[in-house]
Amino acid sequence: MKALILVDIQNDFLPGGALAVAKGHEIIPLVNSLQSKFDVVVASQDWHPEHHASFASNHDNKTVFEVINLHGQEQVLWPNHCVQGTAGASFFSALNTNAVSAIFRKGMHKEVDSYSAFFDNNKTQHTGLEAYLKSMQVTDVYVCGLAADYCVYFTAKDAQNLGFKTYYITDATRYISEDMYNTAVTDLKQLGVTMLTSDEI
Ligand code: VGL
Ligand code: ZN
Repeated sequence: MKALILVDIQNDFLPGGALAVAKGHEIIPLVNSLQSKFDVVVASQDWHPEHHASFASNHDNKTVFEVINLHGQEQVLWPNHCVQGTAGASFFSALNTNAVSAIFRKGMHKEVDSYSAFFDNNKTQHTGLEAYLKSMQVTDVYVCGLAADYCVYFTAKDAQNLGFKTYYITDATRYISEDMYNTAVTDLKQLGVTMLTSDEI
């Protein structure tokens, strides 16, 4: 079975949002039309408490995009984004979610960030996505959404490491930082993730 994971296609990651990914809206028509080609479609949703430790505003004398040490791990400090229950945390209105059978929320623990749709950044808390996909006999996982160099990257990496045959749809994602994106692509290729474009599906 083949699954498509829609990663964090939420208002705050689209132009006009709190942590806008440049040209993020360009992926929407593609993401909508791709869904009919899959047996299973799931979505992840970044879902932070207001006082989340990944927000620069919750640290003294820190600025957005600065990197700090958070409980022994490097942590990029973000603008406040995807706060639980806010409009910014809602799925983008033009995203078709009719085929989405389950939504996996992440980033609820105040002290731990969670880029991947599978685990938090400490790899301690599972979202339930792995068990769900396995219960549906999914063997192949395709990832798309936002942002290419953070949540889509770490979702693809975990999927591959969990034993799913993993595909990263390069034209159905957009990045925050080009440098981070290039690093991510190199890493994913090395791990054996297949990079492909939507016309190859
Ligand atoms: C994301 C930064 C912080 C993402 C989420 O969805 O890529 N990036 N939280
Ligand atoms: Zn976040």
